[in-house]
Amino acid sequence: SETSYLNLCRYVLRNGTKKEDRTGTGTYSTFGYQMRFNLQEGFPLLTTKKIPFRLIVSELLWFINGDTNIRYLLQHNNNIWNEWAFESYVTSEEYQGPDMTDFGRRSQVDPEFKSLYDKEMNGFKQRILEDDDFSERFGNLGAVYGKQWRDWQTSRGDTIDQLAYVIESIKKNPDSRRHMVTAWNPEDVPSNMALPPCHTMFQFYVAEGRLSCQLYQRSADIFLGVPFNIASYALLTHLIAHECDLEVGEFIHTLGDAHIYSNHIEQINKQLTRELLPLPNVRLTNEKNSVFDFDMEDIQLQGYDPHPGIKAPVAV
Ligand code: THF
Repeated sequence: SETSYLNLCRYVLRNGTKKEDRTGTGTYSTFGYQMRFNLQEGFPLLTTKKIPFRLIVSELLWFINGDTNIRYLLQHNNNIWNEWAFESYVTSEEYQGPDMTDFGRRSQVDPEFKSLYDKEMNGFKQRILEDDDFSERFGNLGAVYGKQWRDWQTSRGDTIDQLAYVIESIKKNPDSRRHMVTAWNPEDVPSNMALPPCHTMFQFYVAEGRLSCQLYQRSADIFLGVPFNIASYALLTHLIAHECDLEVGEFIHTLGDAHIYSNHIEQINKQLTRELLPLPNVRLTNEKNSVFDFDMEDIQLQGYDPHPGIKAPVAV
């Protein structure tokens, strides 16, 4: 339950080692940690801070549809992947605007730069939405989740729809120990994607009519990303269980480098003072069966009345 998440926060605050990282922000980090969420107890969306559920739904549908272009996310007012597309734009030949080197860090420490950055970013978003050619070239994040899940490129020149295969294998052979999907494609990791996948591999398991899922996440941003990741895979488990006529079981979240960014400490301490509230439930439409047919409005959250959100800067 949510307590497992709060325990992770406490554990890393107490035992984490100070460790520098790619983004230059600095983290407290630990290696190897596991949480379990019983999905029968309710939907694991945090109640100790408000999590924008619609962002989780649109991001997951984006993965499921095999889409890798942020245009779909922007059309749904979802800005969580903008920085990674923007990065490839401002480092391209085509970009003529003010110098955006290290924009993530500078926009947090330099208000003057921040207003330049906001202006460039807004222009960028507008063009992604309105200009097909521009969106083709700069909205695409490369061979990220959607591509690997639905359209894995083989050495024979064909592609593999891992998600469709795993759903078929859950239906036909529920006891199988091979219900695996991997997003970690060693051929694509070095240069063919905006950001190597953080949630690298997941497995399903069926017992007593219940579908469980375990995720191996190589790198986990505990304050901002992990609450999203838990809800996202819990929702995926619900969707697949719905299609396969199963109940939901557990979501097991296994973390590699689990870290708290040094500029999230205050926020986490605040969150840890809050009381748990009842978990919400998720309702899926009965009109649809296949996960590939689901739209935003087919997925409803009920009974979510959390503590207020807590703002924090995202490390790029
Ligand atoms: N990079 C980093 N540094 N952390 C991550 O969690 C992360 N992700 C994805 C890719 N790279 C990452 C993107 N996922 C937010 C949430 C999830 C993200 C990115 C950003 C975020 O800022 N959430 C805010 C709300 C944002 C809003 O309302 O628009 C929050 O307060 O929760 C890990 O998969």
